[in-house]
Amino acid sequence: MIFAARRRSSARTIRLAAVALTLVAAQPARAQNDTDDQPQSKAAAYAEIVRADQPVAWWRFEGNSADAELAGSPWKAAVAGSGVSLTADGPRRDRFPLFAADNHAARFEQPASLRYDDPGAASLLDFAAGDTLTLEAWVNPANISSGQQVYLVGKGRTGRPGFAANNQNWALRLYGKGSRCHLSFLFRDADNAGENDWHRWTSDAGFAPGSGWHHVAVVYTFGKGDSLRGYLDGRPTGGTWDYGGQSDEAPLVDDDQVWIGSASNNAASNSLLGAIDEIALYRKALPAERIAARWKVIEPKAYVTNVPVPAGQVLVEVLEGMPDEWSWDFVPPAPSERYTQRVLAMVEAPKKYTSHGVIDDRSSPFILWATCDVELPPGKHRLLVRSRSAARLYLDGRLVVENGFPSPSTDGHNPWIPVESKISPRIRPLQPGDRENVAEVETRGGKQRLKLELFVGGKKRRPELGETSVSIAPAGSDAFRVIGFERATAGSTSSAA
Ligand SMILES: [Ca+2]
Ligand SMILES: [Ca+2]
Ligand SMILES: [Ca+2]
Repeated sequence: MIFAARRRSSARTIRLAAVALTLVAAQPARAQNDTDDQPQSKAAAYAEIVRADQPVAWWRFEGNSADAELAGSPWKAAVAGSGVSLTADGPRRDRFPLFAADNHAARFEQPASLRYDDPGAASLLDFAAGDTLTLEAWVNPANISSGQQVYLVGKGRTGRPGFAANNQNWALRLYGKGSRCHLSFLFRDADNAGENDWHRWTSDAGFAPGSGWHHVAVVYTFGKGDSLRGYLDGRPTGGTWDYGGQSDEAPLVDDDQVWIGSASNNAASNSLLGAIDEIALYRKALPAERIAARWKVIEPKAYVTNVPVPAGQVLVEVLEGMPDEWSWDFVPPAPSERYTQRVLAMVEAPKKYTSHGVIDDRSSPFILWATCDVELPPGKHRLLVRSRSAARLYLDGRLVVENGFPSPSTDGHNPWIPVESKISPRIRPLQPGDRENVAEVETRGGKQRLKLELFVGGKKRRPELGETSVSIAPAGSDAFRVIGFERATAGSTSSAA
């Protein structure tokens, strides 16, 4: 019986998929959401941009090598630490069209550094008062802790014997603030005595670790404290100086090494975990438009449900792979799976299987979209949404009820919440960990579309649904009934096209 039902439903799925394809084909071709205005024919258009700007030091991480260029000549790594993969995926053409399809990057799997010798006094790597630098890098950090200062590239402050402590000529770093990465520029002034001889700038703009590749850059003229310019993903960002503050003082200059990925003897708190590519150092200020030219990205198109919603059923779509943030601010990807069910309620999502039939983890977080067309009598109704994490209910595309994200606190000091519903004592109590909200809506009568968006898991929370439901009651009543369809039809599952 079940087998027969599945066969029936897969036939239906095929028919739905065919309809969807026809609809797609009938639509006029839409302009590609692509900031790149000329197709790239060359393998490494990005490298041509960098070369034209004449970097003094340049790290490309191609050919399974940490070797760099200094003033156009090969510059061998003095130390290429273990724990660094030199064949990791870099930013690539499918999303970043200036890059080659097989671009590689360095990925730091544990605290480690790639180290390069300074040729000596007054070298191209030494920046003194009056010297201008631009530092840039592509970075894809796996994670960052709040308060952490992670080195992308810096000169000095290595902890090596024979050099003054804190001898930071310059450094481009990421600073963990909240759960985001901000740009951090740091230098030590030549006094090198107290806390006030550190000069540190932090950007206002930030990005989430694990959200893919980002481009970061800073421009600074030493001796001119107001000259700092920061850029994230090609756009300027403001920022603030702290410690010794903005300063016209000269930096400390010596012959210590340039390190990538860490500082201070590979201190864990200073170590990058994640990937980095296309680091470049210039002895001039790159103008804003040159920085902007580096950020060409093909933004993914936002998915909208593109298959019919079957009459008398709830279509559920599973969306995976969004950033691990408690936020609705992401571009919805195409669903990894679709299935139908009878009610606008659920206690768990179906398991995911690999092609070998083994149970697989879904991404965390993932999103469920549950859509159905219902006949609501005209008039005023109460709509009640219960969910474990955040949820949004739309009626004909209009947001009508919303449950927010949980408190990020996991220390057990959350307020004690009795098992009861604040909506009504006469309905099933709200289960521990679940949240609920109700709203009164006026309906026009006839068929209307309800769409529930459910946020599941994320931030190391278990991907639980609690007792998720959408219920309706007449205005002024608490006679809530879960929305669904009475005549049972076999549920079906299918992979999304
Ligand atoms: Ca590369
Ligand atoms: Ca000073
Ligand atoms: Ca030097």
